[in-house]
Amino acid sequence: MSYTEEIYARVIEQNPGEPEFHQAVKEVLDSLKLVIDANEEEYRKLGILERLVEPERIISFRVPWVDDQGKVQINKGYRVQFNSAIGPYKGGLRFHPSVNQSILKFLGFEQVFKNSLTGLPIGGGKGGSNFDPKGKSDREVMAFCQSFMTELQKYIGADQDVPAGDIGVGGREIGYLYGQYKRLTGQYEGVLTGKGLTWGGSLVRTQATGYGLVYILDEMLKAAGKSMEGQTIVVSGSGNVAIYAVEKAQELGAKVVAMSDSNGYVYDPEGIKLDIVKDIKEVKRGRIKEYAEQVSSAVYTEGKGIWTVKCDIALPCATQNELNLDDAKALVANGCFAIAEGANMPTTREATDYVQAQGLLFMPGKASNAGGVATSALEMCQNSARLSWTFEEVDEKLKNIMKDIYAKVADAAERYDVPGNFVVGANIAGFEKVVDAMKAQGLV
Ligand code: NDP
Ligand code: 2IT
Repeated sequence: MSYTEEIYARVIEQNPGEPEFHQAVKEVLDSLKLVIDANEEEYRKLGILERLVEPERIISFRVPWVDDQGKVQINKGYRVQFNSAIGPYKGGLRFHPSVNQSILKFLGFEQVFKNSLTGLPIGGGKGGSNFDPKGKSDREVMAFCQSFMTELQKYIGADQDVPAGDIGVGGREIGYLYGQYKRLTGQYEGVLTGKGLTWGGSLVRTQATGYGLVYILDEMLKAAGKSMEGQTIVVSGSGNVAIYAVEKAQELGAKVVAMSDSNGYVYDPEGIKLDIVKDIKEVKRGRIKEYAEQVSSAVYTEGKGIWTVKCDIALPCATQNELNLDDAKALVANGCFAIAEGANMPTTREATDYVQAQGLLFMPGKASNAGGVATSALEMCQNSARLSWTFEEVDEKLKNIMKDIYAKVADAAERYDVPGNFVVGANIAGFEKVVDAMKAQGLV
């Protein structure tokens, strides 16, 4: 058995019942095979892969809070501190009923490589809870966040571990979490990113993941002799990443015809009116269905099925494994030629292999959604320097970071003789920096 196969077998054996984690590890190990085989003896001796797949630390805790009926509720809280070779742990917090250790380990593992690709000094981590903010009052969300932070604050700090948002965690939650951190520690420091603009947040952070996704998509298209102008695009989800991906895609002349949430999707052949989506999702915290009630050209369809909508480019921006082999076949049959992942691991392995074999341009999430965490690192930088950059300054930096990521990923794919395979390119380029730092720092 090769070293990468051995490690995969070990991960399966030692992490039972964690399918998402297995899936993320397998994809990376398959990509790294090319690098590892060339230096197998050295990597084996140093136990590089054993260390890479084992989180430095997993913290799990009970989160008690009281609901509006006066009843005690208990949730699970976690922080996975995966790898700190190149900087303090950095990565979001997810609040969603599906959250478990497998999902947070897959996200933390991906984050290690993604953060490396940004070129900024941030290690990988992820955390969250099975708490569901949907349908909760502001007071309930605040009570939950305060209790969650009461425990989490023991393990984080501006130079130690810096959480941010992810599914179910936006500006409101970061605010309550930050307030409680400050109250408990007495420190006004950059311990969270995605903060509000009046209390240490960075301009562009809200838009960063979606904008960054479209910036790297634009690079990928240009390199293939194409452009965003006039492309028909389908974007799944209607949360933070989806909304700002649509905004930038429209700005660059594309037409977005469908968006979704976990209940269903809307198709608007005239092009999505984003101000209406923003009002439904960011202001009213409503359902995407309401879009079709307000816009006569739109049709709402309950359930999955967004990938049956004909498009040139698909941007999955909701959640893991939302685009499977059947979805991929439907996209290809309808003439889709490019996919860039806004979410983390939204495309199943079978679907990824299929679209790559069909010659589609495919940019994996750890490269294409890295604009969010990169701008978080820029927020940390501004917090340390005690100043705020303008929108244009941050946006320009973000654009350059995404261009640089495209170049790194494309270059690594070329170097290892798989030109255009950006999955392999992203995994190898992300790995190279982390492994160099791990080797230099000895056995820790
Ligand atoms: P939000 O909570 O703002 O939005 C999530 C969107 O995805 C909602 O429309 C939600 O629908 C939908 N969704 C969530 N879970 C499911 C599910 N199980 N099935 C179908 N639809 C679902 O989250 P974000 O936009 O922040 O995150 C979206 C993705 O992007 C995630 O994979 C996240 O990890 C990734 N990401 C986020 C970054 C960020 O900066 N925010 C950075 C990099 C990656 P509903 O409201 O019905 O639940
Ligand atoms: O998946 C991700 O990269 C995020 N949710 C953003 C993490 C961050 O620290 O900004």
